[in-house]
Amino acid sequence: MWSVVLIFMAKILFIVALPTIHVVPNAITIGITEALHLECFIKSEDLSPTDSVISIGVLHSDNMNAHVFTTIASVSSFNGVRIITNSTNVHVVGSIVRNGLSSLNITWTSPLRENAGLYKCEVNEINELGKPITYDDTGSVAVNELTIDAVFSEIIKLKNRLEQINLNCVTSHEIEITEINRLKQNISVLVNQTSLLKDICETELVHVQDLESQNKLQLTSVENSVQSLTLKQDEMHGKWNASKNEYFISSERFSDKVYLLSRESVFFYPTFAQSLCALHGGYLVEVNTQAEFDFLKQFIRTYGSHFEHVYTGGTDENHEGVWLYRHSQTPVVPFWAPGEPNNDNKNFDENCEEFHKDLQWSMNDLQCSFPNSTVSGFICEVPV
Ligand SMILES: [Ca+2]
Ligand SMILES: [Ca+2]
Ligand SMILES: [Ca+2]
Repeated sequence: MWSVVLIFMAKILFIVALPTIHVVPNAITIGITEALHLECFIKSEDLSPTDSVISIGVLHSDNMNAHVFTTIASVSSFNGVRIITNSTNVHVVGSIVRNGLSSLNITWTSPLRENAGLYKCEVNEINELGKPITYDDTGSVAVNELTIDAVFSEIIKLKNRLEQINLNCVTSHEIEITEINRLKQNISVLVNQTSLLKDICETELVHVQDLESQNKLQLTSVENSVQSLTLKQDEMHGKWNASKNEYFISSERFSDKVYLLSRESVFFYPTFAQSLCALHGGYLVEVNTQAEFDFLKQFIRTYGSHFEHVYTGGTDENHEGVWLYRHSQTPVVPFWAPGEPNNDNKNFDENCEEFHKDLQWSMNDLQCSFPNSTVSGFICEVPV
């Protein structure tokens, strides 16, 4: 009795700090109580400034009256948390804090009968003299015996909880259905878009096929036109050749040329002859070399012996005495017969070059227009 009074007095006079133990709940129902929490703590501000906490321990006694305690867990500034009990349903955390809250917390999940009883929280301190001091606080856990009412009460709680779980599940399910519906709607939109795209693609395909058909038709039309033009060209070419063969005798190829000798004696005028030659891709002959001259004389002897005059492209009509070829405007190469050109005519200038039969088909200058001649021809030179 006196010791209790002394401690109480010391607490008031010397600010002795006692630890605090909280046990929640104070009574457990085996099989129903989900967890038992025990907290043992002391605040540094409650200590004497010269004291310091070195460890906290939680002890347990099965017997409320015998007070035979065994340590089940501790925490110290040296070793940290230690769990001494063999219980497997226990979880312990704790720490020693010099300038703050030092604590040791123990939780039992689904506590058993052996977890009930008396608990003591011991705080070991060192005072200003270096002397260890221990203070403690105690708490108890009772056991509520299971009754039919308690079982029914628990069943009702479980039923309510199950309904809540079901409700959560339904809600979750509804959320899933909502999500599924949203996905279905998205899929439907996608399907519609895909269908729309398919329609567009099909329309485009038909359009492309139409264009392709039109292109084929146009190509066929162009091909037919080309074929028709080719036929016309062949026809024209045939006519052109027929015309050429009708009017001219064609030589063999000489160098890169052929020569066309007029078959009959016709009205000769240089520009008329030049245009007939141009119609067949050439011009009035221009005698450039001795070989060409010799070739042409032989050609005339063979096919033009009925002529007395065969005109060439040489002329001095623009400047008397200056002989140029009409087409190339290059100087006439002189293959004149002796004494020619002499411009020797009483009525006309002799301004056109000709092969002259009486001069062994050497060159002479002769009048250019010979309207009534029946013995005059001309030669075209055609590059090939
Ligand atoms: Ca020539
Ligand atoms: Ca002349
Ligand atoms: Ca002459």
